[in-house]
Amino acid sequence: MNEIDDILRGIRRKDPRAIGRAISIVEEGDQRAGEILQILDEETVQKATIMGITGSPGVGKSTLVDQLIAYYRRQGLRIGIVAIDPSSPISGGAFLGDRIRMMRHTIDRDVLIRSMATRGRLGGLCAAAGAAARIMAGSGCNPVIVETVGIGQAEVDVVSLADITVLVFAPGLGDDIQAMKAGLIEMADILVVNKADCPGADALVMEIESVIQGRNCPVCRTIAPETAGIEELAAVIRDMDQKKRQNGQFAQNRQKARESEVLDWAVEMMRIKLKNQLKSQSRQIKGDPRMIARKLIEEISR
Ligand SMILES: Nc1nc2c(ncn2[C@@H]2O[C@H](COP(=O)(O)OP(=O)(O)OP(=O)(O)O)[C@@H](O)[C@H]2O)c(=O)[nH]1
Ligand SMILES: [Mg+2]
Repeated sequence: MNEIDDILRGIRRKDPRAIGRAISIVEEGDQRAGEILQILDEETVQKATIMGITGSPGVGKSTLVDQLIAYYRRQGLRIGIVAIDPSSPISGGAFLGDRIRMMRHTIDRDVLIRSMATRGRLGGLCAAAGAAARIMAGSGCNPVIVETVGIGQAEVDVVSLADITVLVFAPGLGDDIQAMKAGLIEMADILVVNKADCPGADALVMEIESVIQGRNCPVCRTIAPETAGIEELAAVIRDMDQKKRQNGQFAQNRQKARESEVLDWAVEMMRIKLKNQLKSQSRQIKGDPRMIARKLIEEISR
């Protein structure tokens, strides 16, 4: 029997193993990935909200996600989580941390958790994370949460595939705002000051409010381990989702996310072609690398 047929049937049955296998196939850049992605139920995927949760290391993203999972489960919803691991020494423990903190949900068939490394992979991260989110959505997960550490461009790009972006801060973590001001804060739909039980939380809220002045961007406070503010945050997310679906922003976002996924794949395919072309020329590389690069492109587009 065809493995893909098996997987597709498995996805429809919501079998976690089949879903996991489907994501691996896409992640590995397997030729058969297209077949899987093509067959997902578009309507179900459209219905699901993809939520990006980002912020500096240690602000409490995983703890928040864990609490959101519990909240959505109480509502009877099925949830998907894509946790992006930046594969860097600083977060070496984060990967494990995510696992442990969300472990209580792993026996739940209606909670799908998938970790994904930023580096050391074939294909772009956006493409893989986007596809994983869609596969989860296609299997009835709503919402799908993508947790990523907001430190590098790759992580920022992943955020752009989300329908709703939540940026998390915590007091006592240094010049957070300065670092975030540049790009992420503008991309965020909802800001969260977590660790509201820690000193400096009020000052941080005030600082954030002065930065976003004039922008209609809700600021929520949470104490994740105590579930304080979680319901309020979920309500703010729900309202934002409704608003974005009504005013057309949702559809526009999805379109843009698809574009960057297409670009991601195209770049990856070109890279492989270019590499092969370069390898096939046994001549030594001399002269201006840019000129050679241009020639290389000309050669493969012939
Ligand atoms: N006091 C306090 N501690 C918290 C709160 N939320 C999370 N923590 C603690 O902060 C630490 C980091 O939490 P995580 O949820 O792992 O943070 P994270 O943002 O996912 O971390 P990375 O994945 O490493 O970027 C843990 O020890 C949590 O228990 C909070 O609201 N108040
Ligand atoms: Mg984490």
